[in-house]
Amino acid sequence: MRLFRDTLLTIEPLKREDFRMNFDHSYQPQKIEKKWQKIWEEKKTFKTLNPGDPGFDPSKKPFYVLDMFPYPSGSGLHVGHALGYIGTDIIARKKRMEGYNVLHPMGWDAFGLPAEQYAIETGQHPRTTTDINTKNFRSQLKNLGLSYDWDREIDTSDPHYYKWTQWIFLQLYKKGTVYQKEMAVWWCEELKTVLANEEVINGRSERGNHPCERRLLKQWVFKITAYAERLLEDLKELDWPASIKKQQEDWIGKSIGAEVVYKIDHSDSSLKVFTTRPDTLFGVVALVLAPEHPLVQSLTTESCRVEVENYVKKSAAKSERDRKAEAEQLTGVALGSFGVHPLSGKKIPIYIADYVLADYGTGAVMVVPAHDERDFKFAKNVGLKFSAVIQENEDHELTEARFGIEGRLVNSGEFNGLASEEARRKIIEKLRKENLGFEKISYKIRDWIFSRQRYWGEPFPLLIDESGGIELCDESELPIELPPMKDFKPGADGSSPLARVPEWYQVQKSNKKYQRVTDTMPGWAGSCWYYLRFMDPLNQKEAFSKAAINYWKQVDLYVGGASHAVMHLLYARFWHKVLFDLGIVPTPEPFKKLFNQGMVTAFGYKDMTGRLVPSDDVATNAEGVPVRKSTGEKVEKFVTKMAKSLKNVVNPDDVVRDRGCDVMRLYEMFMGPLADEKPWDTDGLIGSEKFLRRLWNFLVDEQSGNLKASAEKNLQNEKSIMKCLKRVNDSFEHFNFNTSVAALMECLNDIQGNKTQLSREQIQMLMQILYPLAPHFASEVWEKLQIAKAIDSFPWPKLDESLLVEKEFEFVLQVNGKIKKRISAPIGMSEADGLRMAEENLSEFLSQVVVIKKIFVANKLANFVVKPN
Ligand code: ANZ
Repeated sequence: MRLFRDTLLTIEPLKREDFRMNFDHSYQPQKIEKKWQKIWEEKKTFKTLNPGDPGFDPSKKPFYVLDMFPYPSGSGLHVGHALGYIGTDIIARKKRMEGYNVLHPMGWDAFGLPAEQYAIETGQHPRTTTDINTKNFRSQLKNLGLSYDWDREIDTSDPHYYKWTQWIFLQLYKKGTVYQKEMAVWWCEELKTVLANEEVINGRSERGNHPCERRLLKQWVFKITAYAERLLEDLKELDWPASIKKQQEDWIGKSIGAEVVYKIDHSDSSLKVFTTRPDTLFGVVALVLAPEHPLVQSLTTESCRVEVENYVKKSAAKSERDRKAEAEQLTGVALGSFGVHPLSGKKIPIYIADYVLADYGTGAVMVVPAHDERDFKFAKNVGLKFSAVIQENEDHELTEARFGIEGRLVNSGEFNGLASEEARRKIIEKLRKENLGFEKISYKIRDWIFSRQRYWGEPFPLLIDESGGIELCDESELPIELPPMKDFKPGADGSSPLARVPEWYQVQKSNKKYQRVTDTMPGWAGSCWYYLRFMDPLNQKEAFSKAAINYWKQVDLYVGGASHAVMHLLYARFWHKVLFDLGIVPTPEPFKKLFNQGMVTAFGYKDMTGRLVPSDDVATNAEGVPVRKSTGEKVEKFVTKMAKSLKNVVNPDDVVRDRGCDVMRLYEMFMGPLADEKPWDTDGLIGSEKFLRRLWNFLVDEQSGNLKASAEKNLQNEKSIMKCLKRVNDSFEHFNFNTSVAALMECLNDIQGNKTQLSREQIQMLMQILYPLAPHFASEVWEKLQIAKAIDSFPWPKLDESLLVEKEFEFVLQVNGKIKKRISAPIGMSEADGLRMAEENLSEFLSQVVVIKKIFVANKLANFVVKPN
């Protein structure tokens, strides 16, 4: 009895939720999505196998689709970041169904300045903040139902990873691409570090927008200039956006021209200038040196010395920004000495001026005011006379300056009358014969400064002996780990934090004393090769195995923001080329196809005083006007980028929680082509939500949860699905998945219009098409179909083109040119059949009139010319 009572007590009454769970089969995205994400995780559905792994299928072709891995910031991801990740996920999922072995990994770009600055700002160690941030990022990405192989996750700040960054550095060092140099570098006082040229924009740091100045410091430098020509040439073969290629071309900045030698009057020395226009040689009125040019001292005469020294001092003290701004005024001072024109023998005065850059060409120019705008302004400022040497056409008055023109040479001695191009060749030929010049190619790209006086980066695997000699660390010593440091801020004088840890940097080896390099590598190091590590991330013995790299070879599709046009994409290409030369990788380029996803903008709101109003405090009132929720006051809406500072960031976690992940995925794609910039509008989610709900209700019986399938395969439905499949297939060409979503929506409309349920086979095909976009929904319906093979690797449906061919046409029936009816008729119908059909259908109009003429246009119309009876 007792027992019975106890048993009774343990049976809890059914709660309302239980009832819902068991008997409510309406569309419940969150429930479905959690379920499938758990299944994918537990079954390791998206685990990618390498050659040699048990179960590896050699018949499958490899496809490597990669997202630019994120720096795990403290703010987490917003819906704009999600766009590219959803796009690549759609591609990865379809590629798997197409039978490819898909590599689709994710990891963290965790070393570098942003991570370190964030740690300093929040008063925590970067290891701690990085771990917290990556955890949040991982969870946000998992919420989006992305099909990454999480077993391949990497973190560039993990010693297991950076051991191999250091190893690659050693290989690059041995190849002779690394050197140390005392050089004028960008110093950022606020960040207390040297920055690469690419990291400084208009004299301010790219990160944080802090002022920078030039300083002479000893740095580790990569000889990227040695690869300039190949970096430029190989761009041609890449399937990359034209705008990115152009930015790389401009950054490399190849100029074909000549170096011209000017002997110094009354001296044995000479001065070289770089010009792209040797055809303008007879128009030279001055030579100008950059203030830092090494010959400035020796070319300055006593009478000019004070003025020159003042000018040099002033320009050295200026920040690059001021210098650039002031350079527009094109001031300069004469040095007092003269060069001898190599062909005319005329004496040419020598100046220094700010507008000439020390580190481009030879750091000196020849001034041709008639044809170069900066030279023109400079000549005006210092009072130099000039005349034209190129005549563009007959009406070009020779007293008039025209910049950058091509034409025929005038005022140029024996070269008069020659066209610019021929003149360039002939003048260079003559200069070469006289040993006064030669053809020269200049590149704007500078060697890559690779040291940072910061803590949060890879230590260099180098040792400095007591006489200053450099030795490489033994590969067996790797990784050279960062020492734990409580106070990791840069020194007040800009010295490296690691220089405060003697127990770390002092090394004793085979009875010799060494010091470690106390600078660290820049944040770019880890991202220069992470795509290679993803191919074989758990390898303890090598950076990646030969088998893995020979199988995956390179990234087939790389998707990320256009902001990485030069730095990351140029550095990674450079490292890859060196590794290619070393025989470590089999391809000369890392990223075969590059695609830039567009930016997601958002509405921002301002109140009447112009102050920003957080977007979650804004609602639309009955008249459709945006108002502040808390006060009801009207606010002004504007489109801007999504940013924490603009208070308009939308967290994907919130959207997934409120609407579901598949709704979010569909909406993000529906916003527009993946490459376009487009505004986020939370209200827009309703369209996708309604569609999925409507589709669910059409397919699933709400009472039983069973599929509502028809036993017969309706032809119209089949045609609607094929039409949809064709559009979805086409959308993969330019990644305009908005048309995929539209096609699916139209397909459902068509099918509902056909008024017949789909057969099981048709449901299956529709789910296959839907799966890349809304994988949870499709997986759930797939389960109801009870197909043994999972949808994730089920073959992509074949398109039956024959069903798309229109077999009927719209036959227009006219009387005296006026349309009376439109009917459908078989394509290719004969004239006799057509007219008969037309007469039958128009009998009510033709019975009381006399037909005088019958006109038939094949596959279009029939017209009867009539008169009253
Ligand atoms: C004479 C001349 C005449 C020039 C003319 C141009 C037009 P890109 O195309 O960018 O390579 N130049 C050379 N070295 C320079 C330096 N260190 N700082 C500033 N300017 C420099 O430009 C090459 C041209 O820029 C060169 O050709 C030189 O001016 C100038 F009608 O020489 B030219």
